[in-house]
Amino acid sequence: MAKLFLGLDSSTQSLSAVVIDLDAQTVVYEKSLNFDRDLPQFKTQNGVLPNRDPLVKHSLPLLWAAALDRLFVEMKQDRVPLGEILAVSGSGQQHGSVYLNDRAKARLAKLNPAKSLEQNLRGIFSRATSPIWMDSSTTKQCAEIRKKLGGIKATARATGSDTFERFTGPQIRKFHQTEPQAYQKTAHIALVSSFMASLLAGKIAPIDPGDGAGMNLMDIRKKGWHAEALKATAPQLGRKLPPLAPSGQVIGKVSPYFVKKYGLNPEALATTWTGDNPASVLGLGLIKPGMVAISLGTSDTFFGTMRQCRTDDHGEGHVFGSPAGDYMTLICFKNGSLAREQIRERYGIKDWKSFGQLLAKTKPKKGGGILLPWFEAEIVPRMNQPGLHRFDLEEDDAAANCRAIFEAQMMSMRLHSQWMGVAPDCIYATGGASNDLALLQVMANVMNCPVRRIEISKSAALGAALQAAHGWLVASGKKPKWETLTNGFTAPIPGSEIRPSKPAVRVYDQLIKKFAVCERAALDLA
Ligand code: XUL
Repeated sequence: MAKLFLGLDSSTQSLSAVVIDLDAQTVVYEKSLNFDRDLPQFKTQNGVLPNRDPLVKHSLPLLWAAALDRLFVEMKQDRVPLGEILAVSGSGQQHGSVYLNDRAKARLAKLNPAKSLEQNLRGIFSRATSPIWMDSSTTKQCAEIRKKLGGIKATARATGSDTFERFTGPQIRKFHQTEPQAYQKTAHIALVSSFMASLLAGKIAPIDPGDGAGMNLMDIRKKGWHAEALKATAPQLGRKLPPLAPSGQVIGKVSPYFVKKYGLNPEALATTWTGDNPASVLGLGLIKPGMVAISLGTSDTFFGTMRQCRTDDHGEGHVFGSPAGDYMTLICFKNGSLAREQIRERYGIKDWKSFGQLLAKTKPKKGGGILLPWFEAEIVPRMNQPGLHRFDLEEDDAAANCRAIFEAQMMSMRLHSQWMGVAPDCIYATGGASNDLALLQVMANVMNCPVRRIEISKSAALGAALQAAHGWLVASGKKPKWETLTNGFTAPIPGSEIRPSKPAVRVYDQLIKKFAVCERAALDLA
């Protein structure tokens, strides 16, 4: 019988499923639900609830739960052999938090298959909405926690990152300060990943070191809760957090809810989930240290595997636990695909193909125009005043603006990733925009490094499916090797390598100096 594993990815805008056949080393099923389109009753825009304050970004845990039901309905309709799946794992958008009251545990243990998850879960939240990674409203709390932990360097060395607005610790502190009674009624705090794992397992699930590192609450070296960080954040926090456990570790059998309602095998295992970026490390096969990927998604991220834990003393980058056991580095840029989309719409460009064609009509230019596309408050560099800044760039020149936005995104990555001290011999490109060759040529030229495309549109969900397989093999007494597991699934597209062009590299080696000056000037203006 085929060995099937299910990986789910609960991201900002969608919930995706990937089913793999481990022995055949193939993906046998993929599906994505889009929150805005497929669950319009929750009224999200790009997966986020509208809010008058541009710094506040929340979503709804009930939406994520409803999406899980809906995805299982679709899998059943699509005749996915749910009864043959051996284990389920998953990944979630990082940092987002879910607040549960003291009814949650009992309710999760007795999910009623005659009702929907949404109906089952009503009344178990001590906070109806969840702050997510796009939220930038906790600058004050970041400063308070950072101060108590001894400054940027000390905070990064203790928890893997300086305090960041989207990180869960500062978000929890804000909740405790602004809604003390609701905080007090909170019995359990979950991440998006551990909340979704709790639904599948029918019990409060542990948090893994991949996602746990995105909270400013975990000791990055010991991979346990950091007592001082907990104290600096909010009272009685230790009691509200679940234990930490390795990514993909078996929690137990899947909840009978999914067995009775959708025909999952009663023996199928539910495992600990992880964050979407750590899962992508697996899904892209970035197992060896020094392997680097750029993911062009809602956020653009630059990440890779690292054997020894080395943190960024300047506090811009992060170190997370890797589900493969080592560490991963990550830098997250908030103005990713939505910023590119804004430019595309602003110039009335009908699709991404035309965007790429327009960009390809222009050439990298010495002393060329610079665009800082901070449509939203930016994470790196830290910038809380959204705004567009143009230097030597005509606003009505559509082609030049298409080039300038992507050049800026890539130059920013190059500039702000220097602390990692990694000179990759190749960058793996993934995410929606990685299909666009014109964009990838700019990437190769700015980074002065060949770029390979990996044809995995759902790298996080694939990583989650591999994590389910790993957890199942370990629980069966085996000692699986990550490299062997990922190899068959993650080969780059043959002939897809894009090499940097020497003259363009020379231009960008100069232009990046101008970019750094412009970025400084724009930051000083704010
Ligand atoms: C990473 C981050 C984002 C989210 C997107 O630190 O905030 O990449 O994980 O889902």
